[in-house]
Amino acid sequence: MKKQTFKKLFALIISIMLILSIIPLGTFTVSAVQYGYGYYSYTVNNGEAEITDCDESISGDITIPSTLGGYPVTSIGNRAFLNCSSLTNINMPNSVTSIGFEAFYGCSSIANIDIPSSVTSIGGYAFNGTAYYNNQSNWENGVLYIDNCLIGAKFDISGEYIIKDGTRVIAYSVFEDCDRLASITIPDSVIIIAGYAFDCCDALTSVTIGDGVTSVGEYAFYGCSSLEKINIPNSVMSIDACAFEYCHRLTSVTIGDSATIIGGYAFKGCTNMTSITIPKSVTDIGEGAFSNCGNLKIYCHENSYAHYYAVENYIKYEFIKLIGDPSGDGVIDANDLPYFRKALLSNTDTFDERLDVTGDGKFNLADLVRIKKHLADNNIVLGKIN
Ligand SMILES: [Ca+2]
Ligand SMILES: [Ca+2]
Repeated sequence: MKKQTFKKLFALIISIMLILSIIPLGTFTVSAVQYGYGYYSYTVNNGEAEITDCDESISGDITIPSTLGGYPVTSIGNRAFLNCSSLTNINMPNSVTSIGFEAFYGCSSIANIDIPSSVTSIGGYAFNGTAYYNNQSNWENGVLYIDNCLIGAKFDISGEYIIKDGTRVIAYSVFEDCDRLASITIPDSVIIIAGYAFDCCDALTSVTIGDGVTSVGEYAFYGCSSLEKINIPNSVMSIDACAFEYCHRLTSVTIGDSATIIGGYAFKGCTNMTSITIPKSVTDIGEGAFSNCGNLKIYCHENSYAHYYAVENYIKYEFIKLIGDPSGDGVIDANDLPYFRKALLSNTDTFDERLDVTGDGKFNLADLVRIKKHLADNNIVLGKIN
C-alpha cells in the first residue's frame, strides 16, 4: 500500500515536473518589443521600424512619420490601421517599402491614396473597405490601381487581361480565385509577382512574365490547373515556395539564367511535367520542389547544383547540350576551341551536334571559323539543342 502511494506520488511529481518543463517552452515565445508613440505602436528590427498598430480614435488627414524612435519607418504592419474609419487622408513617407495584409482595411473615409514609389510589397486586402476601394469609378475593367500598384481585381474578371505598362507592384493575392481569367500579361515594369497573386486561377492558360520581374512569390500560381507552359525570364532570381504547386497540366518549364533559388514544393504535384531546364546559377532547391512529378526530367549542366539535386532525389536528368559548348560546362569560351580543333584533326565519324555551330548538320572548318567569330564578336546567337 505504502509503496503504491509512494509510486503514485512519485509519478505525480514527475508529471508536474514534465508539465512545468514543457509549459515555458510553449507559452513564452520570443516576440518583438512594442513601443508607443502618439497613436502608433511599433517594433524595431534590424534598425528599421514597423508600425504594428494605430489607435482607432485617430482622425482627419495624417502624415505617417518617416522615423519612430530614431529608426526609419519601412513597414506598415498587418492590420496596422484596421478600421481607422475617421481617417480621411494618409500621407505615407518615402521610407516605406512594405504595406501589410489588411493594413488599411475598413478605413472607410479615405477616398484618395498615394503609394510612395519606395513601396515594393503590398499585402492582400490592404485597402479593401476604403472609400477609394468602394468607389466603382476608380475601377477599370474589373481592376483597381493606386498609382502604379495593382491592388484589386473582381472575381468575375474574364478572358485576357494585360496589366498596365508602368505597373511596379502587384499586391498579394490580387487575382486569387479569379477562375475565369484565361490570360495574363505582366509587363517589364513589374518587379515582383507577389505571393498568392494568381493562386487557384483555374482557367489561366497563358502567362507572360515581363523581363523586369525578379521573383515569383510563394503560392503565386498555386493550383492554376489549366496552365501548360511557363517561361521564367532571365530577370527572375527566385521562385518561392509552392509557386507552381499543383499546376497539374504544366508540361514544360524553362528557367532563365539569373535564378538562384527554387523554393520548397515550388513544383510539387505538377504530375504532367516532363521537362524543366535549370541553369547553373541555381544554387538552392528546397525540399520537395519536384515531389509527385513522376515523369520529370531535369535538364541541367554537369556538376551543377541541379545535377546533384537530381541525383540525390532520384529524378531523371539530362545535360543541357549547348551549341558551341563541346566541353559541356555551360559556358561558350576559349576552352571549347580545342574540342573543335581536335575534332577536325581526328576525322572521326561520330558527329557531336554541339560542334555544328553553323547548323548545317555537318562538322567542318566552317564551324571552327564561326565559333571563333562568335568569341570575338559575341553577337552570334547560339541555341540549345534540347
Ligand atoms: Ca564550354
Ligand atoms: Ca556545321
